[in-house]
Amino acid sequence: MSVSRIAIVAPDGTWTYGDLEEASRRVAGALRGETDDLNQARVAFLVPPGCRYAAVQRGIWRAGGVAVPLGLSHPPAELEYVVRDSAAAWVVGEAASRDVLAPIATAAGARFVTTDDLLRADLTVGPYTRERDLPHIGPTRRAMIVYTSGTTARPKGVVTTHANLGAQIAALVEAWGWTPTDRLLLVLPLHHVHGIVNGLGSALAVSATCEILPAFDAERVWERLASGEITVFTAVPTIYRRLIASWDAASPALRAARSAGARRARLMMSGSAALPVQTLERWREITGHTLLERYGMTEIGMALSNPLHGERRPGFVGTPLPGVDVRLVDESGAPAADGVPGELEVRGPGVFLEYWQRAEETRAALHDGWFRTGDVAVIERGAYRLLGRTSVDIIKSGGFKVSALEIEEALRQHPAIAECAVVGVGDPEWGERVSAAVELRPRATLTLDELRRWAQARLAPYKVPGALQVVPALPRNAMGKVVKPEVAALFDRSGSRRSIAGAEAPALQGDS
Ligand code: MCA
Ligand code: AMP
Repeated sequence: MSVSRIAIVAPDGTWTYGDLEEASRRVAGALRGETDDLNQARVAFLVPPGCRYAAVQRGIWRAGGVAVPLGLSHPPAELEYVVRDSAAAWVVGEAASRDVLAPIATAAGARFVTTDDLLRADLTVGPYTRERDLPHIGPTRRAMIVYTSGTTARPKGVVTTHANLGAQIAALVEAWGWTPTDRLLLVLPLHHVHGIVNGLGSALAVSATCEILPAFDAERVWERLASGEITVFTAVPTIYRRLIASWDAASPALRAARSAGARRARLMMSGSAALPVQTLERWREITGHTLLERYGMTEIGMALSNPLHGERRPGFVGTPLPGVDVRLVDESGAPAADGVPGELEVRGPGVFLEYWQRAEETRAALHDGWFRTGDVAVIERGAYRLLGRTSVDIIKSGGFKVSALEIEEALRQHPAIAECAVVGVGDPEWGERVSAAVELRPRATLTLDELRRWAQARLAPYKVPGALQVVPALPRNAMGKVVKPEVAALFDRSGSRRSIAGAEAPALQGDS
């Protein structure tokens, strides 16, 4: 790798690979301090996507620590949960977030340090950290904890080792043909795997250039695609929908320039949620690209992908990536018969190590090396098609996974709410919209605006309900259990089920 190659172009600067190497070495030296090795101590960090994010992430790794990325949009309550749950030793943040992060760090028994302090540490206090002073990092060590919502009330920390991350990235480099001449346009948040592994991690692994926007902005993305300089783009369906709307609203001359520039990219991908066939088709009309849809999960990285070369089938997520074993099993855990839907299980070197300090959940999710994804799929003419999930309590909104149980637990704290049920309701913009049905306490009232304002202080923005129904009584079965499909029907008067990739989803196990 040439140290003079451009690694990152971002709002906080343009750095070469040499710059990144030096900055991450300084971060490592400062975090390590007097100790030889952080020995897998957790370092939580809240740094906007950019050069400094990459320096902190890599600096944590080089010092022997475990990187715990925090969500930029998260309110203090969510940040504190992650800092506490991961038992972080350090919290790293920009000086501007000191007022939020320093008290959280103190309350959790961690030390707060600014990115500025880490980056200038060697320059001002020395001694200069040399490569040979840094610890050797073996592949089986823990590297990262990404928090993911699931079927437990609070998010779980997904622990991946250096070997896991290496395997996840190697599979993508091989399957998607990453090369040093690539230039990725990255617009995704960097507290989730899509941005961290498929985006930044893959680009840096091959010494390509990663161009980072501060946040998703349709006009700005089109400007960069129109330049014809971008070779790889990856996003969630909601983003493609917004880009299509922006293209439709542009003048004929601008449309032509945008389409011509985008055609020069070599690869455009979609994932994290089902890509509606109409979105795929419209994007093809506009840019000439048939989006490469793939399937993955925080616990495994990517598992299935449509081909780089060859037919990309709309509504399908393709075949297993290199080194990844995938199978479908029935409710008893036995392999499903040919052509019969089953739960997807995934095995391979990219599969995570454990849920952080949750031995029971880890045992329940992993058996004989196979990870139970909770997603239901079928194989048709040699490719996988996703049908839905085994749990109604997992919702995907704009590519973010959210747990109905977590939101219900938070909403039950609201003084006006006696009982509630949260469901995902099919939505053209978000894929699914977080929707809450509530029974109120006597004489209480509640509007959606009031509920959103209240919830915004407690939950990440994508977990805040976007729809509210106040009901005298939630629909329950004879056992008194809330019947979630009936709750969903309160929002979707047609009563139709959530659809995946434009098709009606069949009934799923546990869907009541
Ligand atoms: C923002 N809002 C949302 C969401 N995002 N509400 C529901 N769902 C969301 N996903 C809220 C905002 O807080 C705001 O609320 C209102 O919606 C409109 O905000 P806007 O500015 O228009 O949205 P945005 O900030 O531009 O965000 C839209 C987005 C974003 C760019 C699509 O949601 C996003 O970056 N999604 C990508 C998520 C992702 O990377 N997932 C990968 C997970 P208010 O109006 O009240 O202020 S990893 C994964 O899934 C696996 C491994 C995989 O397979 O990839
Ligand atoms: P997360 O837990 O945030 O990593 O999200 C992983 C989940 O996103 C998977 O379990 C799937 O339910 C969903 N997902 C990822 N890619 C796709 C896709 N291409 N189509 C449908 N769902 C997807």
